Amino acid sequence: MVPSLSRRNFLYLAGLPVVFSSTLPAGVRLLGLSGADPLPGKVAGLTVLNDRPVNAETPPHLLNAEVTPADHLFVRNNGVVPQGLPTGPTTLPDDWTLRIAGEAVPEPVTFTLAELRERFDEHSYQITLECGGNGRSEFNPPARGNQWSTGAVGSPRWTGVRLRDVLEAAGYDREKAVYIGYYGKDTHLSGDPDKIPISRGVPIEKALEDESLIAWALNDAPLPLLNGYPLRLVFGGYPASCSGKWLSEIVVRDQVHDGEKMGGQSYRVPCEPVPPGTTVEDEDMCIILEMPVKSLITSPRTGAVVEAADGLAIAGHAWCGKSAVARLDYSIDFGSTWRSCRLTRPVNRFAWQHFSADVKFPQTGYYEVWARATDEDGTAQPMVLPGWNPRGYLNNACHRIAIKVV
Ligand SMILES: Nc1nc2c(c(=O)[nH]1)N[C@H]1C(S)=C(S)[C@@H](COP(=O)(O)O)O[C@H]1N2
Ligand SMILES: [Mo]
Repeated sequence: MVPSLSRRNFLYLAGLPVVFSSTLPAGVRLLGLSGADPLPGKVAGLTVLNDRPVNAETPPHLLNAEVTPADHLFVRNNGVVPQGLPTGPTTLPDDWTLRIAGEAVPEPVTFTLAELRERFDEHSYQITLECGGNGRSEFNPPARGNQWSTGAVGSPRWTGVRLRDVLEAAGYDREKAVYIGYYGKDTHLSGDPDKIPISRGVPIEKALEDESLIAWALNDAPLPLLNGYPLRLVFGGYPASCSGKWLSEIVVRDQVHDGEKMGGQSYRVPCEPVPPGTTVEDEDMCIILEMPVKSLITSPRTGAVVEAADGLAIAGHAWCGKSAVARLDYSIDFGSTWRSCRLTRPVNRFAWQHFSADVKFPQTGYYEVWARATDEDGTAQPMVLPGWNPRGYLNNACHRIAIKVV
């Protein structure tokens, strides 16, 4: 029997034990207390999935801004947030250190945050971060892990130095380098100091891209604590799990990085598609690289009531890990016909793009508006759930909202 989602995932909710969780009927989802007790540095409207580790997603209508505000950005933690760091608005700790080591670095080198800022050119990019497990809640059979709906994504503006410049200053060996891995200051949930929550990374080619940053600012202010204050990696287009928070060390590896959550079933999908429910051996799983094309309708929120004569202005964002989004279409007849939306160009690579359209409805009644993005290679979002995989990654099915036309 498949255990109930509610019982597996909500034993703790917003810091509280769910007292009668053992009697919660299978299939009944807890309503949650979103809004009652906001996370530090976050608005009240985020949906808190659990608090140990802290995980919270952003409802679509709170992602409507072109640049995601810091207090709206989702939080995905695998361990315990480092203790002793400020939770409120603050300045940067000049003496925070970042060590560069690994097989492809001749000697480990350590930079303070102040040195990083002095020695290297500063760059800012708007970069979309999306958790590889965003949309997991829709998979059937269900996949273990946070039951993200649509909101483990956001696109703020990040400022920092290029990882490439720092690796070059450390004298890394381009011939030897295969992968980079990160280590952060968060600690393992078990409290065991010898265990680390997560240590992932990216292929060296990705690490060397212009937009691959070691960032200390989000929308021109220090990072929120929950999003990695004071220093983190930011890689556009890859699962956000590559973008290490509370960054303290980068290793330049002479092999694919084998840190925590690089192997086994974590952040990996079957190399070949499998029927739903299949058990896949670790050696048949491949690391997720670029994220697929996707979009989100951020206005209006689902359930809006509109007058038939007025029509409806819809808006949202679209993004793709491989290239830019080439077109955005919407349907009000469950995908049987599509019309095109206006779509902006990205402000830079890996920034999300914005779409809008004025929708007319032929008569009163219930409708759904579906949005479908197509990337520059001609690949479109699927209308139904894409390839099932054991851990429920990469759900880029079309987003839809319900509309009542009166
Ligand atoms: N040190 C550290 N870095 C981390 C994580 C973590 O738990 N610890 N979580 C990763 C995952 S799985 C995701 S999706 C993103 C989430 O970034 P955010 O919390 O800033 O939205 O951070 C990544 N970097
Ligand atoms: Mo993630």
